[in-house]
Amino acid sequence: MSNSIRNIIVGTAGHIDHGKSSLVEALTGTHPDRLEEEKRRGITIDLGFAFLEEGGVRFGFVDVPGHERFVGNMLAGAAGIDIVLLVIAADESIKPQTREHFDICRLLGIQRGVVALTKADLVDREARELVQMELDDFLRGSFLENAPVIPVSAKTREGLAELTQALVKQARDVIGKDSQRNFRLPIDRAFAVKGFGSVVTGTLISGHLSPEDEVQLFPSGEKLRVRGIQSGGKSVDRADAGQRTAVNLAGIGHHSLQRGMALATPARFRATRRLDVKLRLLSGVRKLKNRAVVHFHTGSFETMAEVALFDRTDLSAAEDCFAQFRLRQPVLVLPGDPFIIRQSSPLITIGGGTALDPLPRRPRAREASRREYLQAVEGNNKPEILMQLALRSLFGLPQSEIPARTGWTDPEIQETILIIAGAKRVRLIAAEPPLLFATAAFEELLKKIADRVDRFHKENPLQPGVAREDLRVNLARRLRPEIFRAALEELTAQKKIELHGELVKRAGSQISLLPDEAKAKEQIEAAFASAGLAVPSAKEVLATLSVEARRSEKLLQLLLREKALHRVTPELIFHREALAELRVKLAAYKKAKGERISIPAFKDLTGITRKYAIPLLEYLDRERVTRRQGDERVIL
Ligand SMILES: Nc1nc2c(ncn2[C@@H]2O[C@H](COP(=O)(O)OP(=O)(O)O)[C@@H](O)[C@H]2O)c(=O)[nH]1
Ligand SMILES: [Mg+2]
Repeated sequence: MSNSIRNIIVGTAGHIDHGKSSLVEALTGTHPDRLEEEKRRGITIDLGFAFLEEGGVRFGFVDVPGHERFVGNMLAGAAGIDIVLLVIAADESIKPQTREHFDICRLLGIQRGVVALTKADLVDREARELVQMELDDFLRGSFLENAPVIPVSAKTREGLAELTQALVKQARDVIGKDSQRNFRLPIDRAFAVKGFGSVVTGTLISGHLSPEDEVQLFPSGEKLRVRGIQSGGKSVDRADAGQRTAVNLAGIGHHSLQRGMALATPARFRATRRLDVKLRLLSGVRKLKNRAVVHFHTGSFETMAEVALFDRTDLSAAEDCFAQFRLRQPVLVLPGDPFIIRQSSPLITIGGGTALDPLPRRPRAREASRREYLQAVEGNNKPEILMQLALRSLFGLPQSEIPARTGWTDPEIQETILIIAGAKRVRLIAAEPPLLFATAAFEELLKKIADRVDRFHKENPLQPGVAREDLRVNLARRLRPEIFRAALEELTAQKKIELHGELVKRAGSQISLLPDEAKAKEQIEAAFASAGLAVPSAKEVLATLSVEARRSEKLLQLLLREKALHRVTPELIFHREALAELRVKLAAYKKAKGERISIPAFKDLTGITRKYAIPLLEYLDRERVTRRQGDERVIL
């Protein structure tokens, strides 16, 4: 983007017939009313758009309807306004929609504006001064308190140059929208253009967009390709935040597109039906009761919603509190997005505020309090926000989850992770995607694992350790394997545990046998050692012992684990020495008589019956000592 040009959105506001549309036409040369009905009736029903380049600023004008019935349309256009052009007819002064539109601007957090005292040609100096006095009162204490108030006439063109200059001056001080952030465009119109297909328009509220980019449509989540872009009535290679933008989309019919949907950078965000907010009511409105149903507006989107007030039964005029909205329709909304609520009868704006958590969880006993999280978001304290997110993710926070919850860019995410990982408040755990895990929770997990391993040794003195997978599943079924692995590594590094293959044991732990167990173990081993290859069954051996079956079975397992004994088939167990001797004999046979050996020759060599010979040969095949070839074996 060329740095010299600023892209600024100017939105009109004010009562019907006060001259908003005429003023936009006088300033830009474009009459913003587009619809047939608007032209016929001479009133603005829906949003209108016009453009002006002046003093290094590219202005996009959004002209809104003043009629109270069309405040919904006004709200769709008000999203993304940088500068409000508050229009007040000099011959009528302040009227109901002057107030309502102005309230909306304040609730949306619009920071700058210019006041146009229109139809100046209709009144004398005295009347102008009277209106000016009323205005001073009206604007006192608001963001427009010190805004320029300029008498203008669309008819005589009085004041127009001065007004343009005032807009240029304001534009220089606007904190512009950020082209470097994630792309987002709330759709305010969708239609088909012959020969082009589907087109949507909207104010590009952040990021930038070029033809051939992939975008995601919300709430459906469909991924779409951008075929072309127009801004200010011209095809462009790139549109930047702060521009009115028309996007030609491939692969979708215009009937599947409508106001209230949004386009955004793909694969980062999620639409939601619930969101936690800071809500404030305007002064002079009725109390809002917990669970009341209101009209909810954010961006170009509108739906009915039920409000759940935090820790209170109602909210009075001019008060604020944290609240959760449950929306009838899903929407893409990110922390910091402003919203407006209106009541049903009479249909008036009663309040608004800022979205804080678009993917709220139901509170749990062990998670950090929701209030703390919302306060961190409100204060835009990034390390604290991420810390709280990690704390409340009991099974680890996948890094890929962060954009949908925060709206942050990748550099912001990386930077914030570095800060809190550097302060050792979270651990970064290698996984796909990487996981953030609160250090406190990790310490707790380490302690729990060490305790479990200790307990296992106490309860199973004849076993060398606990199987990894048993340990993990017993800790928490949903514990991610990556976190478990990191915990085992950490405990190993701290020399608290030792890992032996799939077994986890307490560092330095040894099996301690009782005297009768030690004796029985020796007897078992001796029985197999003396049997050579003509082994007895395990059952026979164990039956001769003085310890009871449960313990003797464990002792046998111990010998197998120590590899003193080998299980060749479920029934046949051999002593290590006997098998080693067999290998030596086979090697000698190969040297003396060649590499082939038949089953009878094998029986002769070993002096055992077929009952032992066949399983042993199969075992030797598996061990790649021999290979079967027809009825014979090849000694390898
Ligand atoms: N005399 C006079 N009439 C105006 C001026 N601006 C607008 N009007 C008239 O006021 C009426 C309403 O204007 P319009 O721009 O549609 O008002 P909007 O509803 O605020 O958009 C129209 O009949 C205009 O011709 C002006 O500066 N001087
Ligand atoms: Mg109008």
